[in-house]
Formats: sequence, C-alpha cells, structure tokens
Amino acid sequence: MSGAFGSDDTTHLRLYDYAASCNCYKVRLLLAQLGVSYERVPIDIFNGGTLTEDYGRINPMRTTPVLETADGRVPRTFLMIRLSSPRLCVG
Ligand SMILES: N[C@@H](CCC(=O)N[C@@H](CS)C(=O)NCC(=O)O)C(=O)O
Repeated sequence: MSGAFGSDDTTHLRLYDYAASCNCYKVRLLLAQLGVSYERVPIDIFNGGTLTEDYGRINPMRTTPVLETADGRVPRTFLMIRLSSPRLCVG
C-alpha cells in the first residue's frame, strides 16, 4: 500500500479503538480491506479510557477511533477513509 494516509511509511500504524464502536469498526474494516497491519490499542470509552491525561494528549476531543500514522494522528473516521484513498473520494 503506497501513499495511503499521505505517507509511504505504513510500518507505524496504531489504532486507538473501542471494540463495540461503529466508527471504530469502520476503520478496522478499512484497514482490513487495505491489507495493512497495525497495532490495536483498546480504549474502554465507558470506563474512563478517553478521560486519562495520556489519552487527552493523544486526542483532546477524547473520542475514538484515532489512527496514528508516521505523519501524525487522525482523529476523525471520515478523514481516515478519505486519506486512505484520495483518488476514490471527491469533494
Ligand atoms: N467524529 C468522530 C466521532 C467519534 C466518536 O463519537 N466516538 C465515540 C465512539 S463511536 C466516542 O469516542 N465517544 C466517547 C465518549 O462519548 O465519551 C469520528 O467519526 O471519528
């Protein structure tokens, strides 16, 4: 996968993820379709997982999912999908 998420470096992909979240599921589907491997970091949104100081530094909006790439962190599901395939997305 070359160029996805704005970088040729796909060796550093980390998904901050809550298993039951539909938004997180969309991103897991996306990554599976792209065939890339990634590190999954479970965040329990109903047990204070987004409320820690550490998570606030990762995503000040305190939502999941967050995709960490070599270029930085993407905190919005639609941006992850758009960045993954700019040629398929318009607008
Ligand atoms: N616009 C964000 C929304 C993300 C979002 O709302 N995530 C929910 C889970 S699906 C969340 O983290 N909620 C945390 C909370 O409500 O404390 C996206 O699409 O990624």
